Amino acid sequence: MERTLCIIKPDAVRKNVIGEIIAMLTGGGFTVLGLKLIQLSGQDAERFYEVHKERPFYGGLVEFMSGGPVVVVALAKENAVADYRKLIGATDPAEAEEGTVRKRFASSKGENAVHGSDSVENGKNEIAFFFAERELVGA
Ligand code: 3AN
Repeated sequence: MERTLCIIKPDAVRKNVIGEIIAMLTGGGFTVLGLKLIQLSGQDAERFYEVHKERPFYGGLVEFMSGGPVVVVALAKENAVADYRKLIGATDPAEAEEGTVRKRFASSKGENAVHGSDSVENGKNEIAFFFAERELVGA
């Protein structure tokens, strides 16, 4: 089984749509291996988004991601990384397809409701960033 990480971002937590998003994930055939509600520190967010350090939106992204609680969800499914990205839709909600998480719940490119891993390798590493292996159930 392939793994991928979902982060329900502070905008979606504030909108009270944690349940709706998790229902979309399980409805899409994903198994939840681990799940928690956490508050990222600025340093946590800086480390998690280190690959985007040089991008102009990095500072705003770090501030946004550490500006309120998030829900991290470790997911498993065959073809998890690609199928999850299909389910969440494009980074910019204006370009996201009907019925995707971001079309339903994202407000902008920055406040776009959920994070998605962009490769199988990153899926593994991002899950390990938030979860110890013993916190993952049924894996
Ligand atoms: P995705 O989350 O769809 O993989 P990436 O990897 O291009 O998108 O960007 C990572 C995160 O950086 C996005 N989820 C988004 O929150 C933020 N981001 C990307 N592009 C912009 C932008 N032009 N302005 C503000 N934030 C952005």
